[in-house]
Amino acid sequence: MERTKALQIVKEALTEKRYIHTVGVMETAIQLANRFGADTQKAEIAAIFHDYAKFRPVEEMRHIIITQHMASDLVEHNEELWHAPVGAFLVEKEVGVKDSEILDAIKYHTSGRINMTLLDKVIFLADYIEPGRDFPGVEEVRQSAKENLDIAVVQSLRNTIQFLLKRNQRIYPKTVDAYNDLLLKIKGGNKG
Ligand code: DGI
Ligand code: FE
Ligand code: FE
Repeated sequence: MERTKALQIVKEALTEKRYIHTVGVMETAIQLANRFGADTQKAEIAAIFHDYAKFRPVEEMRHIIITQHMASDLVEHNEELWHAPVGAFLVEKEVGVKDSEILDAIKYHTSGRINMTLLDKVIFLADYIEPGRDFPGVEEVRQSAKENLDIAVVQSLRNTIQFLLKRNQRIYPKTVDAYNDLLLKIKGGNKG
C-alpha cells in the first residue's frame, strides 16, 4: 500500500496528537530498518498502522479479544495492551493488510514477545523513541539505538517494567518473556 493512502486511513482513525506520534514512529522505523537491515516497506506500513485501534471503545476491544480467541490472559491485564492485538486484527479486516510479519509487528508492539523478529523490534523501538517521546530514560535508549537494536529494546522493556512496578501495576507475561529472552541473547548464556 502507498504511504499517502495508508496515512490518510489512519488519520481518520486517530486524534491529531496520535497522528503526529504515528508519523514520528514511521520516520523512526524507516531509519531503524535501514540501520539494522529490516524491510523498510514493511516497517513503514507496520508503523503507520501500529496504533490503528488506539481509540476503539474498550468494550469493542474486549468483544474482539474474546470472539477472535486471542490470548485469554489479555483480558486480565491492562487495557492499554489491547489496542495492539485488536489493531492487528482490524488492520487485516478493515484495511486489507495480509502480510503476517506486518500484522505480528502491530500485534506485539506494546507487549513484546519471546523471539521478537527484526521487524517486531524495529516497530517496538520506534514507538518508544520517536521524536515526540520525552519520558525518563528515552535519551539513553535513543543513543543505544544508534548501535545495538537488542540492547535498545531491552532498555525500553526494562524502563516499561520499572514504570509499571512503581505504579503497582500488573506486568503482562509476554513483556517479561521478551525481556528475559533478549537479555539472555545479549549476555550469551545463563549468567542470571
Ligand atoms: O500506544 P502507545 O501509547 O504509543 O504506546 P504502547 O503501545 O507502547 O502502550 C501504551 C502503554 O501500555 C505503555 O506506556 C505501558 C502500558 N502497559 C500496561 N501494561 C503493560 C504495558 N506495557 C507493556 N509493555 N507491558 C505491560 O504489561
Ligand atoms: Fe500503541
Ligand atoms: Fe504508538
